[in-house]
Amino acid sequence: MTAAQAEPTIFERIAAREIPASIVAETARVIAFHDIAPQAPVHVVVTPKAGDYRDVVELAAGDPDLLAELVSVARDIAGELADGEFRLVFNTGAAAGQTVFHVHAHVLAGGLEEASLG
Ligand code: DGP
Repeated sequence: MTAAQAEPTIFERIAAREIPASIVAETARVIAFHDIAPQAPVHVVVTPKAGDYRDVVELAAGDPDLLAELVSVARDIAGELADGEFRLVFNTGAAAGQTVFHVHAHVLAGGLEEASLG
């Protein structure tokens, strides 16, 4: 939760086990769970447990080691749930589709050959 936020985000509440989720990986600082509205055969959200950063730009500037840990957890999940190859998406800002303002990566994997970005 940032100073500007009066309430914890949904992802902080998942990390605190206040809201159920299908958790697939966890470290001391990171938690990963299946997205509630999957956009690919494998669609996992990877996010810090603590809520200090709204988006990946803030996280990269403030705690690059934690960003690297998100990527490492994403790689492990793609290896466990798919063939190890994956797309990593950080929606950054409402106009880019971000709806939860607690930094998170979308790990998308499995059968993405036809899903180009263009
Ligand atoms: P974004 O649009 O990048 O902020 O991604 C937010 C994602 O979070 C979106 O794909 C749906 C997912 N989501 C929202 N609420 C919940 C929830 O309560 N549980 C789970 N598992 N996922 C959620």
